[in-house]
Amino acid sequence: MSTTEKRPRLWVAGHRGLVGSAIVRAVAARGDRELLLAGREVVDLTDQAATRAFLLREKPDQIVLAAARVGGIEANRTRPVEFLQENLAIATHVIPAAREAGVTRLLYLGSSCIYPREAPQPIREEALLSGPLEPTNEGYAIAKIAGLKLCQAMRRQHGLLYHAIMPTNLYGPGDNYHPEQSHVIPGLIRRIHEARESGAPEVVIWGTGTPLREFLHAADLAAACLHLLDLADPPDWVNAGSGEEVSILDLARRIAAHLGYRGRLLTDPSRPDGTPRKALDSSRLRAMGWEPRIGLDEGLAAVCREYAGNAARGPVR
Ligand code: GFB
Repeated sequence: MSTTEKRPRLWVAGHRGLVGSAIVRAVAARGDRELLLAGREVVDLTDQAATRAFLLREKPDQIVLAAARVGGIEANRTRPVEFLQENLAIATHVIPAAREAGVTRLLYLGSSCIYPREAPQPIREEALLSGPLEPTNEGYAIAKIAGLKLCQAMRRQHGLLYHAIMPTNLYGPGDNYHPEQSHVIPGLIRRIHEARESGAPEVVIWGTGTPLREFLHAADLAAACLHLLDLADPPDWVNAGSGEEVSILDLARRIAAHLGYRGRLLTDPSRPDGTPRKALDSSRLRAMGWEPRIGLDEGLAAVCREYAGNAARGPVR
């Protein structure tokens, strides 16, 4: 970009979340876009009129739509109404208003749970809508499929470059460490750290410990998002995974090792496992020049250090 060329103004919707904050850091490091940030106190994306007014006023050139109600298996299972309704509202409020406001480029954040529970592994993009979804997160998945399809329809009908990325399970700095509502990595870090601090002889892992999950660091996803935004003709949606799969029990052992916990790890099969496996085939995105850089053990070591440091300064919310 020449020095006289104006930098595109990018609105990162959801900039305080795990994904949004990683994208903000990546954009700031590159310096090739002007950032527009607006938290819930500025615009509530579940309020259609407020969202439209915000976009018509601010008129960003580009949007990364990372704002969402997110949570782990227990949050999804017990609050399907909010997961479906709020995520559907965010997509149907932001995407059409973006068109009205003249936004030329929009990247929508989805999730690997959009694919059928029994999809052939590793899951290719073509598996979308080929079978029933995993029941524990059906509400979230339906909303994310609707968002993806709305982007695709905008592109088809109006010629706008609105497209999507479907990441595998994510982790990274600034995650949500709520004991019941969080995803597995922050949930286990919290429980295992607390067990080490209190000298508890054992920690219980939800489910059988046998499900396989693929984890991607949020910084690698942020790089993938910016990579896609720079492509002239990106696919309507594309998978983003690390290719590094582990069982939940193996994950717990690794976290215990990083935190220096030597107690026993027990499983609790009375709690749901969710989908047995959801490995993404990310060859399409890799063929376009992106690759993940942070290995699982390196990433886990960093988030365990971050959590332990924060906990040493006071109770983690
Ligand atoms: O991360 P997680 O909640 O997401 O759970 P999902 C992954 C696996 O870890 C499940 C097990 O088999 C859980 O039973 N697990 C073990 C735990 N201990 C814990 C714990 O302390 N906390 C949590 N949370 N899990 C989510 C979806 O599914 O994945 C969302 O609900 C979203 O919609 C996200 O798509 C990426 O992989 O099961």
